[in-house]
This record gives sequence, structure tokens and C-alpha cells, in this order.
Amino acid sequence: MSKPIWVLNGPNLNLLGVREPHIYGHDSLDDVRALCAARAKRHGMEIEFRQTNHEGELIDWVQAARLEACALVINPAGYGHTSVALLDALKSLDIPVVECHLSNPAAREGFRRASYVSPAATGVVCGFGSTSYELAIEAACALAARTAKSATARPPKDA
Ligand code: CA2
Repeated sequence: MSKPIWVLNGPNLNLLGVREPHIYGHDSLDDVRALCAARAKRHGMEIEFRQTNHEGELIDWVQAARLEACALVINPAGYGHTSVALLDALKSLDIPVVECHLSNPAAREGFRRASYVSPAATGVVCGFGSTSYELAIEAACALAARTAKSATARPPKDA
């Protein structure tokens, strides 16, 4: 079995489904976890799904993903707009990184248009509610499969 896809969620996403459903939808974070797991399973993949309200913990998890994940899906929530430290951690990864948002930050307040995560992301999915996560898992599976294939195709170092 290959390494899991890690799905990391930033601050306040534990409130999903409880407040502001007109922006973030009615699904809870547990519902989103189930959608991600089901979508990954279709590709024979597993997920590790986590949420934290703490910047340092999010950064610790990004660092751990370097060795333990085959790809990373991250909804950095508010830290995406503020955290240079998160960007620095993401830049240390050499696995595919998919930035994921429920809403479309570009269609909201001006301060949400800046993302410290996008420069380190392979790609971004946003604006589709919990479907954004399913699409992000699809992308992560495709990218991880491609990475694995090119690793096997590579000749051994001493050939
Ligand atoms: O659309 C997204 O997924 C966001 O990452 C959500 C963040 C926001 O700061 C980003 O601009 C876009 C906010 C997460 C807070 O989630 C809540 C969920 C329910 C109720 C209140 C907050």
C-alpha cells in the first residue's frame, strides 16, 4: 500500500456546517472527511485527515507530510492569507501540493485574494464547497500516480 494523501485543515474549519452555511455550505468537517476518504478509495488510496487552530501545529504536520504522505491537500483557511512560515514549510516538500478552498477567495474581500500558499502549490481548487475537496483528492491521486510512475521509470543510479 502506498503512502496516504494527507488532508490538512487550518483554523476555524472545525466550525464547518455550524456557522456561515451560506458561504461554506452545510457539510460538517466530518462529512468532508468522509467524502475525501470515499473519493481516495476509488483510486485505491487512503487519507490522513486533520484540522488544527494552531499555526505551529499546521507547520509541524506539513513538515511530517514530507516523509509520510504521497501528496498533500491543504485548506490553510485564514493562515493562507497571513503565514510566511506556512509558505516556507510547504516549499520544503517535494510531493504534490493541492491548495483547496470551499469558497472562491477571489470573489470575496480583497484581503482574501493574496495567498501565501499558492506559490508553493502544484495547483488550486476553490469555490465548489465540499466538492472542492473531492476535486482536490482527484488531482492529488493523479499527481501521486504520475510521480510514482516516473520514479519507477527512472533507471537505477549506477546504471
Ligand atoms: O473557503 C475556504 O475554504 C477558506 O479557506 C475558508 C477560510 C477563509 O479564511 C479563507 O479565505 C477561505 C475560513 C475558514 C473558517 O471556516 C468557518 C466555517 C464555518 C463557520 C465559520 C468559519
